[in-house]
Amino acid sequence: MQEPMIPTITAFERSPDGGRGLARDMRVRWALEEVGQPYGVRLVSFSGMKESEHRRRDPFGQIPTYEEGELALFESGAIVFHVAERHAGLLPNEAHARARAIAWMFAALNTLEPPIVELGMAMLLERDRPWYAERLPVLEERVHVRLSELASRIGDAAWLDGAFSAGDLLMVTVLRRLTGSGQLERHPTLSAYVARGEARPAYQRAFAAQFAVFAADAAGGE
Ligand code: GTB
Repeated sequence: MQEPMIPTITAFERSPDGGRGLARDMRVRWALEEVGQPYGVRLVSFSGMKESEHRRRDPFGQIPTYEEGELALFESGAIVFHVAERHAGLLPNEAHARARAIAWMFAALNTLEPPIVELGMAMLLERDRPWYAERLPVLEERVHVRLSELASRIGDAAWLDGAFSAGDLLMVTVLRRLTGSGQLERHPTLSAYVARGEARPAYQRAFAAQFAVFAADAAGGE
């Protein structure tokens, strides 16, 4: 009998998020946990990411990547989509519902993530700039508008469109990037939505796995 193929993903050897699960390997880990697919992890340093061996996996020298036999993938959205297509549980079977779930995956990555990342980067890197005080409210307002629209659509529903899907998985991980910004708290519907995602057993396992990397590194550094 053929051995099942265990994929290997890459993650930060030392994540700047301090174990908060904000880096993009978290969404891949979560997807793999949701479908019950075991996986291995190759930890990569910041310098290792820029070396040619890793750039063969990801031309942009980033994490996460995914390797499964002859297949090497980069881009977290593509990896989650690949996992969702090959296993039951993350995309509905009915054609229209499946297409809508995929639309939510794109919405998370193309409509929500850009303004959220832009705000996060500004808060991280631009605080000392003379124009920061003027720029911050502009970036906050862009995020606020998108969050308001998303909250209106979710309303009283548990998930974006019926059952939990890869669209929800990506959306929750994208919204978690707002941790510490105070933005999510302005939208109780979305705070509750994120909390529902974080309460899923598969999320908990993925979070624990990435946290263990941080904890082992912290213990080694003592
Ligand atoms: N579009 C790509 C994808 O979706 O996979 C983007 C991948 C990406 O941004 N990877 C980041 C990376 O490798 C890690 S996740 N950065 C290193 C580099 O570019 O040299 C982004 C991230 C990093 C840190 C935090 N944090 O500390 O909170 C959160 C998110």
